[in-house]
Amino acid sequence: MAKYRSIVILTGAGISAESGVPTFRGPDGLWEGHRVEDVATPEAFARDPALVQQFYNQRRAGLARVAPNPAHVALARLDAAFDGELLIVTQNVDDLHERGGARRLLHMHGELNKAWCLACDARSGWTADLDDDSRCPSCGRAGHLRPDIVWFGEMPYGMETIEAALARCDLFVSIGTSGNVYPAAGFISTVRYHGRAHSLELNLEPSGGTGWFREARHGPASQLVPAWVDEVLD
Ligand code: BV8
Repeated sequence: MAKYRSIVILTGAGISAESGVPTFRGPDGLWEGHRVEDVATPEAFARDPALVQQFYNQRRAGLARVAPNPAHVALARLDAAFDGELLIVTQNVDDLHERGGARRLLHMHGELNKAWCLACDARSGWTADLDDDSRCPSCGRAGHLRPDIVWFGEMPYGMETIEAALARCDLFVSIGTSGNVYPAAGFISTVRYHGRAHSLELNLEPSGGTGWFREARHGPASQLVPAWVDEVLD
C-alpha cells in the first residue's frame, strides 16, 4: 500500500453486523421491524413519542448484549498507530467503535447513549430508558428529552468537518454500508470530485455506489478490515 498522509473512513451498519447489531436492509433489518417513517423522523416523534422512545430504548438496552468485533478493534489499532490525519465517520449510533478503542471518531447520525433536551438544548450521556419522566441532567426539567439521533430530514452532525476531511484525504475507505442514505452515500462523489484520493470499498457485497470506488473487496468486515489495516501499517 502506498504511504498515505490523510485517511477518511466511513462506516455503516455492516461493520457492527458480526457483533450482532441488526443492519437496516438485511433480512433481520431493523427497518423490517418498523417502517422507517414510523420511528426515525421528527414527525414520527411528534405523532407518537412513546413508540419512538421505545424503539430507541430497545436498541440502547441492546448495546449491553453486544461487543466490538475484529473490524472495530482493527480500526482502533490503525487509529493508535497511524501518524497521519485520520477521521472515522460513522453512520452508526452504537458505541462499538469507542468500546473497540477508536478515538478520532465522528458520529454523523448521533448516538444511542446520548439524550438531547429540547428545553435547554443540552446533550447529555444517557444509557437508561428515555420517557416522559426523564429529567434533563443540565436544566432539571422532565418531559423534554429525545434521543440524540439524527432522523430523516434532519441535518447530520459534523458536516463541515467531514467535508474538509474529504477534500484533504488521499485515501477514502467505505466499510459496511449499502450507500442508500445521503449525504453519507454522496461522500465518494465528493472524494472523486477532488480527484486526488484512492478509494476502497470493504463490504459484504457490492454496494449501490461500488462502481464509484477505484477498488472494492467483498467479504465480512471482521476479515477484510484487519487485513487492510495490516497493509496500511506495514
Ligand atoms: C438530510 C439514525 C437534509 C437513525 C439514520 C431522495 C433521494 C436522496 C435523498 C433523499 C431522498 N429523500 C430524502 C432524502 C434524504 C434522506 C435520505 O438519504 N433518504 C434515503 C432513504 C433516500 N437523508 C436524510 O434525511 C438525512 N438528512 O438529508 O437532511 C437537510 C438539509 C438542510 C437542513 C436540514 C436537513 C439524514 C439521514 C440520517 C437518518 N438517520 N440513522 C437510526 O439509526 O435509527 S440513517 C441509518 O440508515 C443509518 O445511520 C445509515 O445511514 C442508514 C443505513 O445504512 P447502512 O449503514 O448502509 O446500513 P444498511 O443496512 O443499509 O447496509 C448494510 C451494509 O452492510 C450492506 O451493504 C451489507 O451488504 C453490508 N454488510 C452486512 N453485513 C456485513 C456487511 N459488510 C461487511 N461485513 C459484514 N459482516
